[in-house]
Amino acid sequence: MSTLKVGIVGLPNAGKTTLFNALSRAGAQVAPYPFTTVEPNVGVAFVPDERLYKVADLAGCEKRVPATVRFIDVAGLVEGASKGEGLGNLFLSHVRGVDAILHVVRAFEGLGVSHVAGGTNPLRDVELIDTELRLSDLEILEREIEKTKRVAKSGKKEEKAKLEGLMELERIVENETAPAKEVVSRKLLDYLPEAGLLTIKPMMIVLNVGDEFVEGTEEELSVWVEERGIPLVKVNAEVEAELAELEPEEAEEFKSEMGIGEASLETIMRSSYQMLGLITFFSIDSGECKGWSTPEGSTASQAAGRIHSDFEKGFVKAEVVHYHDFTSCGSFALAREKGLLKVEGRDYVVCDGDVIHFKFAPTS
Ligand SMILES: Nc1nc2c(ncn2[C@@H]2O[C@H](COP(=O)(O)OP(=O)(O)OP(=O)(O)O)[C@@H](O)[C@H]2O)c(=O)[nH]1
Ligand SMILES: [Mg+2]
Repeated sequence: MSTLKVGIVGLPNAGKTTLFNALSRAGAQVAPYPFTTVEPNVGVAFVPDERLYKVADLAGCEKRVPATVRFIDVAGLVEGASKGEGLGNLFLSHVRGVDAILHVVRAFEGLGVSHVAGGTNPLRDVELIDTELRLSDLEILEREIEKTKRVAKSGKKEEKAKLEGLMELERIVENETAPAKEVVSRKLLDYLPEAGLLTIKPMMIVLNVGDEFVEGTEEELSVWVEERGIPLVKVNAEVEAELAELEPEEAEEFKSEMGIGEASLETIMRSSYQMLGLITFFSIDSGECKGWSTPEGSTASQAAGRIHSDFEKGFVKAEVVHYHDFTSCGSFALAREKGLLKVEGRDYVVCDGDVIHFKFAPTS
């Protein structure tokens, strides 16, 4: 099972890499000129989860490792990218393989930071990117339709069905304002071009307000996202990136001095997790308590594979205690005594919050 990832997209100089650094603490290059990022930056962000700390405390684990989300920060996209403008096709090929999209929109003035489309105008920028993603999808669909038409001439039933499926997808990408995903039936997904479609990926918008937030610019955008049911989070990417470089205690101090409350980064990470359809299970081993992400619906053996491929290959059984039972009992042993520990086979469907101990036989 490959690791799911979120692609960070937006215009050049929107603050994509700044946000990426805040999320992943990766220290990637940030600069006030467009196209600073050429090769994608890949990094992971820890997903804050109170439950991990409770489980670790009860299990007496010193070491705690939260589950992670993988982010990929790509080159800025500009008008005409679908036709090769800017780093057009390169950008689009990097982002096509992601599983969800985090769209960064600039709402800060930033006089020393050029804006490729003119002044600060979040709604215009969002629409510009939205159009490019659609055009790029339509181009892929068109190519696929032409190819299928040629084959469908031979009269094969499956090819005709495929052609109809592709044409329906084309209609959806062209006309639907809501995230196209909502209107794409399961059956249609069978006809998705191999390259994938950007507009049907789950998306969230991050409005980078900065210190020089241009008041009022977000109102039209709020209406736009509401109409489409797209989540919107406001963040000051620059401050968050600076905070990410501090030690946790220092960061807390700074936050209370600055009056920074609700952590936008946490909201972004949680929303990203949701967009990817991930759930968390916990493991306790040799004084280490870890959170692991796995796609919703994963079986026990697939979840075991998230820890180590040997666990999946040599899977024997999973001892499972749900988080609520674990915290009420305080340990695996007590949960076992109370009959709250379940022994599950490889096809057991893992629940969010399961504390799992895998038994496996070594494979050679
Ligand atoms: N004032 C202000 N400047 C910001 C903020 N976020 C980012 N910047 C600055 O904007 C410039 C561009 O930021 P990047 O993170 O490199 O932008 P990017 O979207 O990755 O740009 P490309 O890689 O060129 O597409 C840098 O000089 C940042 O310091 C912010 O919230 N406020
Ligand atoms: Mg960048």
